[in-house]
Amino acid sequence: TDKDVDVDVDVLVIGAGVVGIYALQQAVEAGFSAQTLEAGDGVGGVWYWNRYPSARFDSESYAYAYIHSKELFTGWKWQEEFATQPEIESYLNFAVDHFDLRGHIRTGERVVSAVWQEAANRWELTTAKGELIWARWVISATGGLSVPNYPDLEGLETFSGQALHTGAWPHTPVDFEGKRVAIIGNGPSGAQLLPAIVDTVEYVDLYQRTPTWTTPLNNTPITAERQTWLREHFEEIAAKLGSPANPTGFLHEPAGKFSTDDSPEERQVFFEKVWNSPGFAKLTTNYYDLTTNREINLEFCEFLANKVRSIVADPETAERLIPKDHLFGAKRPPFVTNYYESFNKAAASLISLKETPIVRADATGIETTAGHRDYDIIVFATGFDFGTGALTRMGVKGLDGLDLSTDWEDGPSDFAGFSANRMPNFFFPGGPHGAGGGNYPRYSQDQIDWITGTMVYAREHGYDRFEPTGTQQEAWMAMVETLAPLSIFSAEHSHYYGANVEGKVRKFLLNPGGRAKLHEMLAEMTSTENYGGALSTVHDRVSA
Ligand code: NA7
Repeated sequence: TDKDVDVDVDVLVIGAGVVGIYALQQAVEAGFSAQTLEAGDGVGGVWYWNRYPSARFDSESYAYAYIHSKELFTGWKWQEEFATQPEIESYLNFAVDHFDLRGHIRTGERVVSAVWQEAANRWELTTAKGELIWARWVISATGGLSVPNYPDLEGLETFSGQALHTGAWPHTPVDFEGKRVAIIGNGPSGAQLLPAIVDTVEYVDLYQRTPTWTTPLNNTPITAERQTWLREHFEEIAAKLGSPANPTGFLHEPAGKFSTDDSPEERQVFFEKVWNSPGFAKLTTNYYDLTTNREINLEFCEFLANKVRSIVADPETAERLIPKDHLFGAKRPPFVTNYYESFNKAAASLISLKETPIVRADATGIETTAGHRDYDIIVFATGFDFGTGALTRMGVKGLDGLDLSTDWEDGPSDFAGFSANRMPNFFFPGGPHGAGGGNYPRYSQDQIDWITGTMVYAREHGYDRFEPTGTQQEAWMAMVETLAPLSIFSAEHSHYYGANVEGKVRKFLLNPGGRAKLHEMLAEMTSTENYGGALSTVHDRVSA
């Protein structure tokens, strides 16, 4: 009966991270009754959970943040080009209050099932605390990098110290003072953590499975002049970041040249300039052919390898830190200050898992084939079950009880990276095939704007259901499969292929067509009155 229902809304948003907050705000602004359920005890999503020392953006703060409201944009003064987690979490809370959304968000509520009710044409959701929710539309903003990936480490349960994951960091501050620490993993998280603690600990060992092409973040404080410039150029910045013609979703100006436009000597000078550029500019302002011309990528890699050799004092450590098996960009590169420099400190050691694999953990530490090391803290910086992780663990059942986790056993199939055939009125912005390898929030904003527009259109035109047709989904997936091989990410090495999670199916999980293809295929769908059959009414369904 109705009285057992705790929430009955038009739009139920799952997750209060960067994407969920925006989805909620847009739904409320469009006049829907809307509610958010968030598993964490606070808002922020990724920026709530990843609170390890020195966790920070490696996209420019104002380029990653919201750009749909001038008041919000100019009402917040980022302290640094690349902000740290506490500032980001404060900003997201500021945004929630700015838009007066707090009353719409229930924290500490983890969704454990979402089941489509055909007769009632709505979703029925339950949370771990036993709440029952009815919703016309569900927007699952549960994040691409939200389910921590743990290696199968024998004996870990006997470890008597603290075992932590960067992506599920405790709220009580972790005391590294004088501690013996292991960091497992050297992706962006492990690489950020090492320099943050190396001067505090007794010693820290970084366990590296695959070396990465880490380059300096080149972070700077945002000066008063820059603050003024940002405020005064809001419209221009928002237009540039928001443009479908901007594939990266950054403000960076492309170099405007191919490698062949420069002589070998000029290329070295150019690479030096790239090395000194901020964050992702190493990719976005590099030669146009960096990612398509193997020779030139190898030349850049050799330039980077020489940088590592010039920074790291111990030649053997330097060689171990240099990737030998993949090009720059084939894995998502970390951009970190003082990563290589950390290995010059007496407290830091690099342990190569290729040379000396872990045998087991025990009460006092970790044993590798080279011997035993004592630890007080083991940090897993081992990444996430990318793309599908959260969606397949939420008990989602669509038409005819179709279980999403079963349906996606061989990898996800979807339309536009946010919806799926046989999952009516269910959107998952930022899901598999959602991000295009550029600035994540910009891709998600494109998706949410379209989703919100579709819900409004349906309301105005008497439709009560959106579900991409099999044909529309196949066309999207054909695009993904055709263009995936052209992407720079490596099937062997990249978590964008699921390569980091043991036993996970290898399937490309980004949108290789980028914003251009996304907008093109969405426009194709909206070119007919009923979105090519994706929108329907009860009458349509009964007579079909
Ligand atoms: P990433 O980038 O997925 O990196 C995870 C790291 O952990 C990477 O070095 C992995 O090595 C390593 N890893 C994973 N599993 C194991 C096992 N079983 N044993 C040893 N080492 C392992 O995650 P991050 O948290 O650093 O970054 C996530 C996102 O944050 C990133 O994409 C950006 O969006 C920012 P591998 O390379 O797989 O050999």
